[in-house]
Amino acid sequence: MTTIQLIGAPTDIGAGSRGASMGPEALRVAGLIEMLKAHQLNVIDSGNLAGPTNPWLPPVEGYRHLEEVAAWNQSLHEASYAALQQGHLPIILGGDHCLGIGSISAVARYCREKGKDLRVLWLDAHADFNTSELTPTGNIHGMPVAVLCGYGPKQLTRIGGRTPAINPDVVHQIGIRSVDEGEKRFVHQVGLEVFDMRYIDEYGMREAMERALAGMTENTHLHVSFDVDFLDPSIAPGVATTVPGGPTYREAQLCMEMIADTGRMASLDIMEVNPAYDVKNQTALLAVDLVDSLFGKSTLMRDSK
Ligand code: B3U
Ligand code: MN
Ligand code: MN
Repeated sequence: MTTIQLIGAPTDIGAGSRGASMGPEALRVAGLIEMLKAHQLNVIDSGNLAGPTNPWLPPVEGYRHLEEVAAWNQSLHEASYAALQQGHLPIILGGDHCLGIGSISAVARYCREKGKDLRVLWLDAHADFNTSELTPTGNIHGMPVAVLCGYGPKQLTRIGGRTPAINPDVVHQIGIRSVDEGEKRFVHQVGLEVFDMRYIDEYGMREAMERALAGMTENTHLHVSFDVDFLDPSIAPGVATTVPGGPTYREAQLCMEMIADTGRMASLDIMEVNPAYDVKNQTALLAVDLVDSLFGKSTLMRDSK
């Protein structure tokens, strides 16, 4: 029986607005644990990590709160790595998306040691591929993919032991529709695989997911990093950085179902849920509904097949 380990990381240290620090509790209140248990999964809620408070200072040399971001990600790295070593499937409850650094560096380290092939699905409105030179904001939640690929300050790129933690070719991004000018050039330069909303409009979510999931084997460890701003703001208002024109409810469901069908997801981030922007916790409830599909909530059609 699979054991899920929930790790809360209640911080908005990498964001440009406050409130994602309330995300872990919003997800629990929305019934995440009960939903997982209904899948006959064993669930351990290890509670929330502790870390520095948010001093709410302006960026320094292109980074806002660099030392605090490093502290949160170091402790998340350790907690995630320990969960993986125990054979658990970690679910990280963010928190802003700078936490992808600690989470994915841990998964990458674990995969290296076990000889597994890592694949990262990055569901987001943003590419999160900024550097201190390219960022318009200094907010580190716009930088985690670049940091993981080795582009960033050593306090962050060294978390997890090996720099870079991952190669750009393991990352497959879905739903992207807001990329800064310099960031765009950098994404092309390193050859990141991006299925943006234009691609989804033209070819559909099914084609995007088939390509993003192609070529996986028994040996693949699939990590899903789900930034809830991936979703269209009309269904998910509870995020600080909404971008219009995201996947609809049906498109998001299909995305999750196709991931579930692979049976290879071995770790998950649920990031950027921000109750300060939400209405009656609807965004956390939607995230739980989608994660239900990610764990294989079957439709009638599939059940009767
Ligand atoms: N690209 C912008 C905005 C942004 C990225 N990720 C989020 N917002 N959540 C930036 O600040 O880097
Ligand atoms: Mn993000
Ligand atoms: Mn985003």
